[in-house]
Amino acid sequence: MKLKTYTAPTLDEALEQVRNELGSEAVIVQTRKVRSTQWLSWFKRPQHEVVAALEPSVQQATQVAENEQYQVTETVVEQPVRDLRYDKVLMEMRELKQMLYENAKAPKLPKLLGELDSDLKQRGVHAEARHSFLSEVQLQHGEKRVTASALIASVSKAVEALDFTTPPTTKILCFAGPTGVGKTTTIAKWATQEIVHNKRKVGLITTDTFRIGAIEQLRTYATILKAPFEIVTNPKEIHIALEKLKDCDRILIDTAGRNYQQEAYIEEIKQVSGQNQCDIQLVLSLTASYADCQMLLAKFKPIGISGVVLTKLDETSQPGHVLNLYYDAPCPISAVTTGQHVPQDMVFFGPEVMRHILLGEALVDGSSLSTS
Ligand SMILES: Nc1nc2c(ncn2[C@@H]2O[C@H](COP(=O)(O)OP(=O)(O)OP(=O)(O)O)[C@@H](O)[C@H]2O)c(=O)[nH]1
Ligand SMILES: [Mg+2]
Repeated sequence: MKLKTYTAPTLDEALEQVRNELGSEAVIVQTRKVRSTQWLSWFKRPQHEVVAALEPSVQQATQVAENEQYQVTETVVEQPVRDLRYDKVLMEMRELKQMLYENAKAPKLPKLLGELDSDLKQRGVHAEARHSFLSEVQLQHGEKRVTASALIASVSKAVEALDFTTPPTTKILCFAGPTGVGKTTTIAKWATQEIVHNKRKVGLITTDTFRIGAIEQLRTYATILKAPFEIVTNPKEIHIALEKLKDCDRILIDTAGRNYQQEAYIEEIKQVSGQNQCDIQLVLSLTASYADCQMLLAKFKPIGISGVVLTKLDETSQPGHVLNLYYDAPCPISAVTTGQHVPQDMVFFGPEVMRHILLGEALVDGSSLSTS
């Protein structure tokens, strides 16, 4: 049996070559995806390689025994010629297996890029986000030699190439999220930035009549900021408070921290935001597990969120979740908070913040690729 190898960008094209040369009776012996092992080639599209053969035509061999008394007829059973469509299904199955294998095996990266990859992994950036981001870094890097400083420059360019939105401009923002993530503190930080930097008139509303001290907590900030303040005991009546604050440029609404695994609490937020042209900012703590963040995003998806505020960056060993959320969240990241101090420990999200999170100080000054 003579074997022949065909290579093409897609499986169909490789099969077409087999069909044209060997006809429909060709037997597919093996198929696989192949990548060049050259530098910078791991993110290029793999080729499809098909090894095919043309079997000798159906054979029927008859052997006559030397002893005519015991004439034995040995028949080589006819093998049905396999349909190419069947082969295609098999190939696709093998391809799937190959993909799983390839995914399990990390691509071989140049040394410094490999260090950046494991650094990001250690900071909690998951494989898919690392792959997307490092592909962008390599694109920005081109064919240049990878030195630490060139790599830092490429990372910065890759960050610039990401899509960042400006902070939300909607008039009414409602902050929701699990218990103790920093909603009220974030509202105080946000309000101060709006008042001091943007010279806006900000009104504050709390719907948190559940936790003892919650009203006083926001009232204290409102007093310091000289911002009008309203308390809403029934979410259905929020329009009354909104009417009272209609002269404000921006209205920030605080809500009670809840266990949002219970759908009833999602409904509560829907009542607050529902008919009031109000954007929901989902507040997530970076100290929570990534799975929990994903679960919350899924729970809030039906009512639509406009932004995600990520709190407690200072307390997490997994700041890479910011990149994961950049790729996975259905809406932009609006702000990141970095400590308990009001108002300074909050930044509106943008390339500088992302760059800082991805590189860390040690890498920014070029001395090392380690986390710190
Ligand atoms: N380390 C750190 N602590 C923070 C940050 N943001 C808020 N906190 C602290 O987290 C605690 C809870 O903050 P709150 O603003 O009351 O949280 P909340 O989500 O309003 O809490 P509930 O209303 O009870 O659900 C406080 O001790 C804050 O100082 C942050 O970025 N970093
Ligand atoms: Mg609160």
